[in-house]
Amino acid sequence: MTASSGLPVRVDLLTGHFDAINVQHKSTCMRDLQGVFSDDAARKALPEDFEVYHVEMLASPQQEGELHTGTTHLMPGKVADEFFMTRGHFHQRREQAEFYFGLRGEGILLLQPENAPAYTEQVFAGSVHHIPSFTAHRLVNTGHDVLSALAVWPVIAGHDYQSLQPDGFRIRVFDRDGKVSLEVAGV
Ligand code: PAN
Ligand code: ZN
Repeated sequence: MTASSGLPVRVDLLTGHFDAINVQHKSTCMRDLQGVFSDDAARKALPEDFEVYHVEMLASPQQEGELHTGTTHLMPGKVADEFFMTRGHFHQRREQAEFYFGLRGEGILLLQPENAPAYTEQVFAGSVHHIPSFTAHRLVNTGHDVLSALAVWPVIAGHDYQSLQPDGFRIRVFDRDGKVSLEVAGV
């Protein structure tokens, strides 16, 4: 693979870090995750500038037909008993799919189709995940180390964070006495 600059790009498949010029970084901190965890008072009690996850992305041409490539690094930890997770989203263009590749750590990918029950997939080094069209997706870190996953998705997909409100994902993931517990939200 070559960057648009023509320089070679390398990805460390043990970490997902890119060795390239023009790598963009987006950080998501505790303060950005209002309303995401079931116990928002517990979230507010944690340091607001704690970085829960960050995404590093290669520069992609912003035109139809092109693809984004990015790695998400999700820290281990919990808000009360609920494992750290990404905000999660549908694609603005609902028909656009995505691939995730687990690189390190242990976690769960929550998948929430628009008109079907939510389901989950285990994420681990070497796991491969097809996120179908019309399906919201969220990573959850259930392990003790950083969870990193490489993703590839169309630049036209866009992110829709609003449509999951107010109900959110219908599965939540908790630590119950040291065991990972998948629980149906709102029950
Ligand atoms: C990923 C996500 C990344 C961060 O690159 O954007 O894991 O999650 P949120 O966007 O939900 O905060 C992806 O799915 N892109 O489409
Ligand atoms: Zn996505």
